[in-house]
Amino acid sequence: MGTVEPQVATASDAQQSQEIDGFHLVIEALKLNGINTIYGLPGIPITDLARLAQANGMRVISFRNEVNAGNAAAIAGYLTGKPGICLTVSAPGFLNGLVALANATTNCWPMILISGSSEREIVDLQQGDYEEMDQLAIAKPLCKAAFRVLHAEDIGVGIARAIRAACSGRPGGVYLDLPARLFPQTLPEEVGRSTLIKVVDPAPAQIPAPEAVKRALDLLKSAKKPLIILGKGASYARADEEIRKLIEKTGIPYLPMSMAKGLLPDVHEQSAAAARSFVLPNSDVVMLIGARLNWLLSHGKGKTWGASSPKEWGKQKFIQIDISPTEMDSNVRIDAPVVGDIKSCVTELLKGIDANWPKPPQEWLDAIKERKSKNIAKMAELLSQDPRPMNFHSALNVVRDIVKANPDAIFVNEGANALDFARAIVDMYKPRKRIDVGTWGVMGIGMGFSVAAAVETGERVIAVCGDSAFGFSAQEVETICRYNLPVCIVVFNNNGVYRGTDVNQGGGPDPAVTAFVKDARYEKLMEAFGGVGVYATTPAELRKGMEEALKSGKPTLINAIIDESAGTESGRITHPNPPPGGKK
Ligand code: FYN
Ligand code: ADP
Repeated sequence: MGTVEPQVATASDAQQSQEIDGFHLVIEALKLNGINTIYGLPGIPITDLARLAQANGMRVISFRNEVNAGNAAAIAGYLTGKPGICLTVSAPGFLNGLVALANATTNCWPMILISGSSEREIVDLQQGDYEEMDQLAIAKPLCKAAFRVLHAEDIGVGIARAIRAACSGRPGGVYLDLPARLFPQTLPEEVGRSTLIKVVDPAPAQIPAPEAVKRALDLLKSAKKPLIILGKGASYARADEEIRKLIEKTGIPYLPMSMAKGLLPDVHEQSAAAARSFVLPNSDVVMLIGARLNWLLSHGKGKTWGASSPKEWGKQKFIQIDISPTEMDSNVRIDAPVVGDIKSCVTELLKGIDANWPKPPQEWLDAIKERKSKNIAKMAELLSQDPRPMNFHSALNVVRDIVKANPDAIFVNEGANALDFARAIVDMYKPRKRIDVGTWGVMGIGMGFSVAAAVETGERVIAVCGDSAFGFSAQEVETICRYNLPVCIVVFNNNGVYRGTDVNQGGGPDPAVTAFVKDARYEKLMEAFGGVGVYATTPAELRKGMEEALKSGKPTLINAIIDESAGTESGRITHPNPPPGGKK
């Protein structure tokens, strides 16, 4: 046990009597499993847990709102492959953390939300305890697993089960309920330590069945217009080399989903990202690697896939590599399911791909190349313009250059237009460098993700956020300054949600529901806490601000002023706001 601050009475008491208490058992159980960072917000009843964790050598990052701590833990899970830990108080703090836990589960990221809770007996009889809430019951439907530990001797098992549930199979969020009364419980030191479990192989390899591999290879070989889609499951799987070999050996064009950008460099000649709306409807065999056929892929049917009527659904034949067997056929027929972990699956597939593997027909490759060239030329034209005020393209042209010059930096991206334009304009060069709104398209991940990205990777962080999205987690600018993290936030300020030109349709004195204070000085928020604020109205000012931020590593917020009429309603999202009048 490490040295403990004298003001922590429980700890020193326990030490003197050669006993170990619940606080230390939780900390030791986490550390034993290589978990050394906690994202959280102290308060009753977990303040001493946070203090003692820090005293015992863990990194404890304290936030200003639990939802941001939760988002940090969730993305830490994605970035490291180990469960990210979020620590909260009971009831309201727990509920804030739960938002992020549900989001982690939806995105298949390993995370453990640990919340303190009130007296079980009083909660169960609903007698009105301080922050009374049956947290376990509330968490259960929103995460992969939920556990409560009542006795100090069960802490080791509780944490082991939480780690296994978070990491194994399809990763996800786990809730761990620790009632206040657990922490002061003591056990003889030796007994207590003997109950702790170091989890062996928390995410075991899952080898695909040989016949599934053969079925997939046969189908892929028969394709005339093959396509591979890489999702964030592929990035998470850390099978970078195997995936690169699969793509290069087969010569098949690939489409990266947003967070799979950079798994292979976006400038790779087989990338079909710039021909998205051409390759999806025109492909005949599609191999999905760690990507679900959810709304982001139009459920594998409809206009996007050239299959408007139900008769045409399944026009493409699908091969799907996924660790979750029940993902198969969830939207359209999966002709060749390959169930297993991506690294093992791709390794097995590679065994059947030799130098004689037939390259995709040249006609298909040429057609993609032609569409790509057209789109890239169109994009180059837009990027070359230099309007005043800046628009999304002229500002992102700068960001694109800076990311290219700093390929190790983590790129955080949220917003509507700020997200959609950046996805297409900003190339990524390395795996797991782009983190964004994910499966739910959720706003407010920006600062939580930025903090965790800096803490977990030690790299510079560039966060491009729409002004609306930024507002959800803006209070964490203080956290970024407090921990002196190398985060460069760029707020794309167009005075509102989507854009800043809306007017109150009722004609009253209130602003329109999507409009913000005009010309808000977001950079002063950063200055308030000792960081660097930059007001940028031109690409040159934006470039200078970003270059200096990346060079110095100082917390920086650049308020990039964008034409308030530049944004479109909902961005390019496939689920735009439904318009009034009953029309779709
Ligand atoms: C892509 N493109 C390019 C390039 N990369 N052109 C030139 N150069 C490069 N490098 C083209 C691509 O072919 C598309 O054109 C277009 O740019 C956009 O590409 P993208 O981003 O891949 O595709 P799209 O259609 O914008 O996005 C698909 C989607 C999106 C499913 C990811 O619709 C979506 O729903 N995203 C999630 C958004 C979200 O969560 N928002 C939160 C909103 S919150 P075409 O091929 O011509 O189509 C509140 O509002
Ligand atoms: P995207 O949004 O990028 O399309 P999704 O989140 O929809 O990606 O899909 C990720 C998929 O990857 C999930 O279905 C998940 O089960 C799967 N997955 C995650 N990790 C692994 C892994 N190691 N091996 C196999 N599949 C995985």
